[in-house]
Amino acid sequence: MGDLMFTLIWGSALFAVVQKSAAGISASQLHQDIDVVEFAVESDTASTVVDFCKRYECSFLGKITSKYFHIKFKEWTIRKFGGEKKLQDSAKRFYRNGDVFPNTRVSEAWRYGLNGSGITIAVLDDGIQVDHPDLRQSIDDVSSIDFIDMDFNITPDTLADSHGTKVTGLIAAEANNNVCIVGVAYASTIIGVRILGEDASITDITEAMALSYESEKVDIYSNSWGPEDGHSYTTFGRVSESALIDGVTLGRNGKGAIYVFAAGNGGKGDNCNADGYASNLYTIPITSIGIDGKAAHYSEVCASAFAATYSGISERKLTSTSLNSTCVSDLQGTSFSAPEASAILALTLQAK
Ligand SMILES: [Ca+2]
Ligand SMILES: [Ca+2]
Ligand SMILES: [Ca+2]
Repeated sequence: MGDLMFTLIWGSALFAVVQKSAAGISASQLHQDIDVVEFAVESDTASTVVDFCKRYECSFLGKITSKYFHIKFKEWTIRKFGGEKKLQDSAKRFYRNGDVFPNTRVSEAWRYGLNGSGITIAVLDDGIQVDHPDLRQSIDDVSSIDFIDMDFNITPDTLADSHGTKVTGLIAAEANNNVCIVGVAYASTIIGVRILGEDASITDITEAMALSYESEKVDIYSNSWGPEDGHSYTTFGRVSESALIDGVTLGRNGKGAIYVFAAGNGGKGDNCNADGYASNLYTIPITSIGIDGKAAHYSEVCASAFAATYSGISERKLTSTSLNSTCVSDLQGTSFSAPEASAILALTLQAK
């Protein structure tokens, strides 16, 4: 029999409590609402967690990963048991910046008939304009989800959240339609997963759900977000790392889903070795070069950077789709290198 330690922070107040609990439940993280507290608890089996909830009046919400389960408590229950509530504030500022295409030999791949057809890419970002005239063909809006609003409409309602729409165009903008650009994997299917938004913050549990979302369908998870540049070492929480490991071991029917991450825009003032998302063994971090073929001024140099693709620099920036059905040409940053790499990997999966 193990004790269950809840670690929670409610706002700035901290109350500590140890909860006697069911065997096997050993860890927790959290998510908070107004009157309820959600946790991920680690356990070998769902039935252990269900039994625990019967005893302690929590609700069993479901499985998050192969070893974490989602439960919900009334706040007063937590207080009664004593407990400490920790809201992981991981407002991930991503990279709002870039386009240009010298030669990644993509057009050669197109001539071989490779266009991403049959490959599904999840774009984890701040939403996508699903009826954009250059994107609507590619987006599976029935499968898409908004973890910020907790609904299924991923079209952002503020112009500040245009990042995901730009990222998506580089992957899957339609070919030969005289609108904006053509994406590298223009026939791929996009599932939008909205986890970022103006002033929204996400938790370890939300990241876990996003990184394992529609894992039966998704081949590649494209991530143009990560820790804030410059200061500190930040990495996956326990639950999101568990989701990542599930993805690379169980995804794509056991062949492993592919996780592409932007390497970050901290330039010489940062180092992506200290970005736990980019430096994780199971992710493919992508950095940027400019049209001059050199590392972009914002690119971070680190041992884990897997590859570089083109992004914008002052001499030439990237063009892609944006909100309000527009097309913009001011993009730069590793945010726009990552989706190019995701799309090139889609062509590769289609070939093999
Ligand atoms: Ca929404
Ligand atoms: Ca187009
Ligand atoms: Ca960084």
